[in-house]
Amino acid sequence: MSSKKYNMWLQYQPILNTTCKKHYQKMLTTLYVNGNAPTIQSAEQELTDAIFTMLGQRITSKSDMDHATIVIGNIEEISSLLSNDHIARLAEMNEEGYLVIENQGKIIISGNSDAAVLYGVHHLLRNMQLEQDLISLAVFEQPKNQFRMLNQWDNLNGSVERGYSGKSIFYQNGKIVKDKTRIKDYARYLSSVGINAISINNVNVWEEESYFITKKYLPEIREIADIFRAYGITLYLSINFASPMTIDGMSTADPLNQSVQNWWKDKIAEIYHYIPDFGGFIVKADSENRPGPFTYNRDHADGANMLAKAFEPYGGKVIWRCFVYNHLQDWRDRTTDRARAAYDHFKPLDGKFHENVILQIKNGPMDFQVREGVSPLIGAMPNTNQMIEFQVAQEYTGQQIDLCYLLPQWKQILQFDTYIKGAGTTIAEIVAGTIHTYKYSGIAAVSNIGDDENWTGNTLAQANLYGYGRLIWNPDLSAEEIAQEWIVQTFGNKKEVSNTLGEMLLNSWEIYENYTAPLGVGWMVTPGVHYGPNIDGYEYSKWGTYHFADRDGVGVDRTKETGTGFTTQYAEPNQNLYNDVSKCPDELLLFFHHVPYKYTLKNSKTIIQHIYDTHFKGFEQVEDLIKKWDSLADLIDEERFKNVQNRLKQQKNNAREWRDQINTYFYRKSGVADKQNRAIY
Ligand code: GCW
Repeated sequence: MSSKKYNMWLQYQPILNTTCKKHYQKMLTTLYVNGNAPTIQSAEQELTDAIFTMLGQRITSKSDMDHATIVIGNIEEISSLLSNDHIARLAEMNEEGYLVIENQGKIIISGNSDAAVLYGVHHLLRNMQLEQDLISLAVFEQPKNQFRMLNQWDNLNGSVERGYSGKSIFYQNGKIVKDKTRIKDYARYLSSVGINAISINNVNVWEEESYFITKKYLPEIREIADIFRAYGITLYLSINFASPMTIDGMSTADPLNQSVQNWWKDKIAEIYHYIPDFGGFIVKADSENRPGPFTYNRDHADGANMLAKAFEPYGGKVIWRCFVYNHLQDWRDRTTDRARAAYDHFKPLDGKFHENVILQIKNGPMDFQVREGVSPLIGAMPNTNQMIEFQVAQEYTGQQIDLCYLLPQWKQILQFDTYIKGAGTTIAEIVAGTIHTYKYSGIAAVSNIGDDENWTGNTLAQANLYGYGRLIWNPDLSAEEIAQEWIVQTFGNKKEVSNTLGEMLLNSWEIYENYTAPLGVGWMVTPGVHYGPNIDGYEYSKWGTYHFADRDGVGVDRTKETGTGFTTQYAEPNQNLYNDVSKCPDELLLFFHHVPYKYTLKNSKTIIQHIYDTHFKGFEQVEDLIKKWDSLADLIDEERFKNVQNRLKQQKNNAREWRDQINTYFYRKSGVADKQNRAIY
């Protein structure tokens, strides 16, 4: 399969700018490759194919580097082409660091590992797609984060939990797919943005998927691991904590039970027999009905450490999710606060986890809402490896129907200063492991792809996948820079497209927020599917996701004096900032406080008027998105144009429904009229 929509940002379209093309054609004629590891082979293949489609010329292989115009490979052999300074700078970088140097017309790409060479090749190809000059190129790059991971929530029956782009590319009708071409292509795309780890099955591990760690499935999973390995990506599996019972009928899965421990030891040995560089497990335990150590009165450290110990001889990791909360809450009970749960469960366990355990913490204390505070657990455990979890899949942010470019949100989270070790203790630094010197740390995210020909349902949702990889490699890139890179590579170098689409992407998160749940309160979505408005849909449910709107006001009191005390989980001055209603930032006001409708925001509007204004505005902004997109009709191929146009139409219906239901709901509750007298039903 190869079409514009399929090729995402690796279009490698013929270069149109003639000066640029001539310059490239002259420079990129002959190639010398040093090394034959699978990743180096992938790099060579990528380079040769891309140059052919971009420049219309086949690059020829040279067996000696002096006569090649491009030299790629391991540093040892090609070091004679580099200066001492180049070599020293490369040596200072981490294992995935690379250099791309132009020296007297020759391009040299090398790195501290085979995967690094592949990243270097992608750097060059990105520059070419962006039509940049290659003369006197001197790039030294290394990733800021050690773990750059994606989690697939794919099930063996071919469905994808929270998938909005068709079915799984990994599984079909209860089997692993035979034709793995698509998996290979996915690996290519991921490596082009520096992803280096992937878990390939849903964290909710159902009955049959429990057997992935047995010989029934391991031979085929090995094939998938081989594919990813060739792109520098390590394979992980999600496991069922109760596997000894499910798979082998044991009577217990108690982590302190000797025979359970032995069972896991043997199991892990067996996995490494198939996949010698297997990454490890990702574990959702004692969370939303999944089994875990609580059943045996053990804690999460007991559970994680049992597995970690069995992994030690092989260098495997246990990625333990912290999405642990009471999902059987009674809405009448105001003392239980889901936002508190992760911190309350895990903070007391700091220092108890083995060094090959990494805690994976969702970015917010609730669940991937359009807006919520940053999880106070991140950084709060100096002696425990941590990584943050984002959701590229747009579960609560428009489900890849509505446009929602998530980079501005992730940027904001990464830039958040926790003050845990004084000013400058940002989330970005914490997860990069520079604050608490974690052994392992980084960033993971739920993927947004499926078997739709364009991978992501909405073509524009490709930008979130691309941007996720780019941002976690280099958190200093701006959301705008990333958007521009993606646009040019995806749709070609056309000013009008860059300007218009850039603006559409960058405003889309704010637009989505404008017409959905206001001021950080979250949810108000249709239960189960999580798309479209249902304001009280979760209000009397067991999930702990309430807004508490009554005739006087709305919002969740999480203060220490009168509320749940969640604010105390933050370090000062954040604690005070959020706890004090007069200081709390507008956009999070209803996340932290219950306030009257006539309460005045910092933007000088009352809550109720703000709700009306943003909801009318959000809808109008969607109409404007449609106009903007339509103005690009002649500049974008019909298939991709229609795909987005169609999604935007659906978005408009959605925004209209949200606008009217929210406005009507709050008008009926409060009895306060809109100052501008617009239509409220
Ligand atoms: O937000 C919830 C989703 C579930 C998901 C869970 C999790 C995989 O609605 O579908 O289950 O989060 O992160 O474990």
